[in-house]
Amino acid sequence: MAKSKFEYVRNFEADDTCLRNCYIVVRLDGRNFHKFAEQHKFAKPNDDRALGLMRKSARSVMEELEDIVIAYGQSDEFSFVFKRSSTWFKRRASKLMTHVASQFSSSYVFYWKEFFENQPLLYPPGFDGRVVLYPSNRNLRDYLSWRQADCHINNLYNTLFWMLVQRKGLSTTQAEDRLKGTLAGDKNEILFTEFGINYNNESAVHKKGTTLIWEKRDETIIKRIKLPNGEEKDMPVTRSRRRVEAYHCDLIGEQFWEEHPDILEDDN
Ligand code: DGT
Ligand code: MG
Ligand code: MG
Ligand code: MG
Ligand code: MG
Repeated sequence: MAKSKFEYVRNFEADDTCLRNCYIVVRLDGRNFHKFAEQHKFAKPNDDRALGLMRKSARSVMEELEDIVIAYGQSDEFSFVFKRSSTWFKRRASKLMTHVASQFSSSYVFYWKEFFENQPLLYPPGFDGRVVLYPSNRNLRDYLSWRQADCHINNLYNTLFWMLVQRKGLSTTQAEDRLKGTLAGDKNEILFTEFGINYNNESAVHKKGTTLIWEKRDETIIKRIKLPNGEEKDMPVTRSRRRVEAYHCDLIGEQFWEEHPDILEDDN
């Protein structure tokens, strides 16, 4: 086939193939969500409509794109983990990242009304994306643990911060000063003694974030079946279906990984 003299410009494209055998993580983060949350009157510190919309958009990413084995989200961010052996889009980082970011962003806008019935979307939100490769199961687990630890640290801080502001009437500067230098134990103590709140009893979605994984579930439907004698009969038929399930559980310890041994591939 004849090539045009312009064809050579193709060679200017950079090769961004992700290293083989590595998990490919795409992390998205809402652009300037400090402002977005203010303008759309997000509840403080956690808005369940916003978290529900993030979860729904992440579910759409998992269902529409191939090879994502686990996703983890909190606040305005979501991480998507492609299986190590994925060959989707020849492992090209820019393709994977932009597909995740655009599918997520369009879903966020598409499903907005389902979660924010009385709050119009005032302008189009955006999400940045990055790609990080992890060569071992330990590294990948540590990555997810890092994001979950971040969720915990921020949520403990924010829960107490907004209690001091909303219940005690402190200014935001006074609340910041009050919290300066406090450790996790101190914050738990203040929450308990001054507000009667046992942090352990706070909601799991806020403390632990959201984990999405694929699970097989047996599903029984009633099917009309033709018998040899020509009669028809309603019969239950069970088939196994894969669907995305959401968890708000600990990812740092062993239990989750022992209960879901199919998420990670062997290290060799
Ligand atoms: P960036 O990511 O550098 O473009 O800037 P931001 O402003 O998105 O900063 P980031 O991602 O570090 O922090 C997330 C912001 O989103 C933070 O200011 C709090 C806000 N946000 C996220 N979820 C909620 C929520 O449920 N309620 C409220 N009130 N704010 C939230
Ligand atoms: Mg930031
Ligand atoms: Mg952000
Ligand atoms: Mg963020
Ligand atoms: Mg095309």
